[in-house]
Amino acid sequence: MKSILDNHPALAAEVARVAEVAGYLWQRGWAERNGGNITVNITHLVDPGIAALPALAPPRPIGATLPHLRGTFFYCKGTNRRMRDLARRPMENGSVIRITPDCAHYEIIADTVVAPTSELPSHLSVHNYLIGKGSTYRASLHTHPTELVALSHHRPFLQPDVLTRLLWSMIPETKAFCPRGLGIVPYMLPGSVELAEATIRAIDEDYDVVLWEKHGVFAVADDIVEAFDMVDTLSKSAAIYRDARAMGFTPDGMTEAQMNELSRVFRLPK
Ligand code: 2HA
Ligand code: ZN
Repeated sequence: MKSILDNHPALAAEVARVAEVAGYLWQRGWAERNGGNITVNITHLVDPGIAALPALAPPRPIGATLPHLRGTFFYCKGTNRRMRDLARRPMENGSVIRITPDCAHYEIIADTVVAPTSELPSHLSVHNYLIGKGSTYRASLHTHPTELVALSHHRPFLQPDVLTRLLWSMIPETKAFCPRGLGIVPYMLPGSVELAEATIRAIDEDYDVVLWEKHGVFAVADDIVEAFDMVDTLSKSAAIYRDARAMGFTPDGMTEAQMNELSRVFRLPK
């Protein structure tokens, strides 16, 4: 079948990165069935040929009006599609959408009519926020990392930055590569506008990764590989914590002095 990727190598490379990450999500056990979503702002890769592509189906409502999305294009995982399938066939399990001029609808323009992710309101609201802020971030990732979701089932861990400090202290890399920590969003209905708004508030507090209580994480970054790497790094810390507890002790964690030294030497923001 003909694909938009055939004559757009830069877009093909971007979609290949999404497919690579989708494979990691499945291998990690973070993407059972259709779990998780990925959207990537691809507007910078759109040439006049792509911009002129006809809509494959009538416009559909986003569920919100998002003024900064005027003229933007996204690659989105399809709703009800599996990450493990997207890894092998990204254009059969995801699609390219264009936001309509009213900024309240989208149209699918390639390759086929694969309806985008159920978390589209969250994803597009976050992209709208990022563009409005002048951020360079173009990728957003929602996934179900087992250890991090498990930690969210313990009320004391849902207080601000309790998990940030715990996870940072498990291994130096976590603060170095996830220097803004882990934001917390209390449980809300998946796919709801409320969840989208709470996620944006947390990102606005300067978190790149947000834990959705008893559900998963939402991460934003320049590209999808970086978003994955932050979640992977936090999950590594969570696994160290779990393994220490399973070995029968509570891990000491790096000391305050060791954390401060790390921040100073690596010039970390917090
Ligand atoms: O798309 O993970 O939260 C499946 C989900 C919804
Ligand atoms: Zn989910």
